[in-house]
Amino acid sequence: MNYLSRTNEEQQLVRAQANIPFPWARSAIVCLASYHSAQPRSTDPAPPHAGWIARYAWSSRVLGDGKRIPSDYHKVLLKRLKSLESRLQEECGLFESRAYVDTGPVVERALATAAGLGWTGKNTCLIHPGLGSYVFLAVLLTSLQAAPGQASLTIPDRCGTCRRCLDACPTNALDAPYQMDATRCISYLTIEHRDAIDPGLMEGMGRQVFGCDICQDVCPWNRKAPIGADPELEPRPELVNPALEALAAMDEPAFERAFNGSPVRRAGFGGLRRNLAIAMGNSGERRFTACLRAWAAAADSGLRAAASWALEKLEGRPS
Ligand code: B12
Ligand code: SF4
Ligand code: SF4
Repeated sequence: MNYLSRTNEEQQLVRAQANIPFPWARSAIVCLASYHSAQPRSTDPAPPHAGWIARYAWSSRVLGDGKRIPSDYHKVLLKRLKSLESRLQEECGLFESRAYVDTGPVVERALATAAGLGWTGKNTCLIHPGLGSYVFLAVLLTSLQAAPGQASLTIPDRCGTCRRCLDACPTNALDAPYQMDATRCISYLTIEHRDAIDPGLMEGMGRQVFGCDICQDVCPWNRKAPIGADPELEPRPELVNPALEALAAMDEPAFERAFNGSPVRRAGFGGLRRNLAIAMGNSGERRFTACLRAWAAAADSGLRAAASWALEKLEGRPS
């Protein structure tokens, strides 16, 4: 994630202000879409052989012929921002603009907070007072000058004395309220981090094989949140509490069939296997040892290290 600290020729942090990368930017339209669903939470009791894929990555939509296919919020929301952009061009004439969902040099939560969509919680997520934090953010930067508003848009911080997210984070990634050490976050480790994972963090990773929902699943603001009903972001039932052996049985073509068009693809086939090996080690289930022995001899060094660690944990001795 080195791109977060990218500077320009004047040594300015590119992401510090939207008008550094885009000098024409005068306003930002910030949208959010709920992906909350009625399915269980990662913190609810689950069978010992079940892994966890983050809720945001369950998304899918049903085609006209009834077939369900994976969907990815980046594409779903970008398409909607583009149509908003065209409608604004019709209303206001031509202007400069740039639409981003996740990937651009903008700090979306900071813009969402400024736009009055919520507050940044102690778990560092944007929390909407009505919809909770299971929301995606999408930003349209424009050269349009917004009329100065009269009322303050700021939504006050409603975390109060609560610190459930800090207490629940199993890798201590939330090292202080509102502050994250991303290199300890399971979301970073399982999705973005390539190669071997620090063995000191493996036990804390528990059964999370892609992303992590723990600090949001314990948040009281998500208890009250209504279920999202977005037809392009419907959960895929098979990704809720998935059996570790079913995911481990996938070869690369099967992985592509299951996750092409889904956010899970970002972890890569090798990355998902590495994460599965760690979850197997944490499961306490000795039935995984045969699979782990094969993986402990794999060419991929990240998978090898994870499988050796897991075997040692299950068998109580070095493999
Ligand atoms: C890098 C990144 C990550 C990293 C680091 C997360 C982090 N907390 O920074 C990792 C991989 C760990 C991650 C994890 C997740 N992410 Co993420 N991630 C991003 C990304 C691409 C950039 C965030 C960033 O810049 N972080 C680094 C710095 C800037 O953060 P910070 O130091 O905490 O900065 C805060 C303050 O210092 C202040 N600030 C900083 N600069 C400035 C500048 C100004 C002018 C102001 C006023 C304030 C300000 O505001 C910042 C936001 O609170 C954004 C998309 C985007 N382009 O913004 C999505 C995003 C934040 N992620 C998202 C999601 C869904 C997740 C996960 C839930 C996925 C999952 N289930 O596994 C987890 C949540 C983990 C958590 N507890 O936050 C959503 C969050 C939605 C929400 N409700 O907040 C976003 C917005 C993507 C999207 N388009 O919807 N993510
Ligand atoms: S996403 Fe998981 S690992 Fe990351 S801060 Fe939240 S609880 Fe901790
Ligand atoms: S769990 Fe508590 S402290 Fe953490 S974000 Fe939610 S309300 Fe705030």
